[in-house]
Amino acid sequence: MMKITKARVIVCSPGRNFVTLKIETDQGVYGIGDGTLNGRELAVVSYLEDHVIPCLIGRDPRRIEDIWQYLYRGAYWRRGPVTMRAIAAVDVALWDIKAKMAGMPLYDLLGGRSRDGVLVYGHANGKDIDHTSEQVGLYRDMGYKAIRAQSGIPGVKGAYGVGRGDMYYEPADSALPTETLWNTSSYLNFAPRLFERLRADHGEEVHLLHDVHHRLTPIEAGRLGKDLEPYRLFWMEDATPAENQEAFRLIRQHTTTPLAVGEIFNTLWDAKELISEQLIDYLRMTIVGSGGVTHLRRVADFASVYQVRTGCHGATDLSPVTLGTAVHFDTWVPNFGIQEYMRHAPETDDVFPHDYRFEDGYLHAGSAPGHGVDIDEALAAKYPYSPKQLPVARLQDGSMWNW
Ligand code: EZ4
Ligand code: CO
Repeated sequence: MMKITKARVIVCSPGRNFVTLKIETDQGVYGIGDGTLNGRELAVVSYLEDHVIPCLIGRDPRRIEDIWQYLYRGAYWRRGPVTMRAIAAVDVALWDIKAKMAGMPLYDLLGGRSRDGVLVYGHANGKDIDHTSEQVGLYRDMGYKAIRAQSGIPGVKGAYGVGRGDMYYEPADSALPTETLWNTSSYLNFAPRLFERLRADHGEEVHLLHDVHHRLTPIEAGRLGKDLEPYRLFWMEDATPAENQEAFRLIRQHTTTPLAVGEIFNTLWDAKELISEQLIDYLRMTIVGSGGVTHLRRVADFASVYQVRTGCHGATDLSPVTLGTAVHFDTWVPNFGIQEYMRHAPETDDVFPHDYRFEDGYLHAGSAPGHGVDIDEALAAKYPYSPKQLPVARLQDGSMWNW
């Protein structure tokens, strides 16, 4: 018998807010998990501290599947971003413990290496087309083989994805949500011009990606996909909100631009028709958002049957713990597509010592037992929680829209 003796939530803000779970055992081995939910961090903290941790003490940490089922079925109130992040935090910490006990890097425990490195895409964000093209150049110089491009649009205040610095983009910027503006027709005219220019400046070799961030209706998304076909995007992401999975049938009928969706999904049930009807090409679900390694590998296996590949969300609000775990997962998962990689601020990297590394467009998992990411608690304590929310968006006439 082995026992969980203690579990603690650590909230810190080294550059941005993170919720980290540390699970300790009677054998001295501990595991680290991430439960960060951007703009709603304390809801997960309460879920963990008030409802989950008391149930964990005394349990055998080796029984990962049973603990997952206990937390999922046992909650009665299933699914949702808060619940599934709390479950993910526990699950990842338990996989970390198991891999450390086995003396293996997590990818070995999952089934071993399927590839040499994990293809990642970086974020080029510019205030206009010239600036965005310049930023794409910067990422190419750093060795990136795949680059997401977002640009400011003339007349649209705070269009999605426009950065404030060169290397870091963080949308959660204010204690109360910043109000941004959206204009669909300006965007639909602008986006094809952006990619026409990027192909002219950077050639055919580099993979280009784009995030619509839920702003279009299905028929508008179909039109944009069609207009972007000449520029051969790697994917068009979150073209329309996906609460209604059927919406993607309409988009699919109109374009061969590959489609990605799912960074806000929590379980397989959010993506079941999208996958089984082959309405998408890449699934954006990730470890922290979807109940951890235990659930995401089940989703990935289901997706593999339909030739849907993974494209894990990897924005800066996913802590280095999630990124590190994702790199192990991606090293193993047979139907890997690509991994998003937004670099963390240096303060974040200092608080979370890790052994993954970027080289020539790929992330490489380290060989330390576990997922390879730790937390420096003394340093974390120097960065107290600072409330920040994501923006909201309105149309020109003042109506609320999807941010
Ligand atoms: O806006 O993670 O593809 N990446 C994204 C992100 C999300 C943030 C929200 O917290 O859409 O930048
Ligand atoms: Co996105």
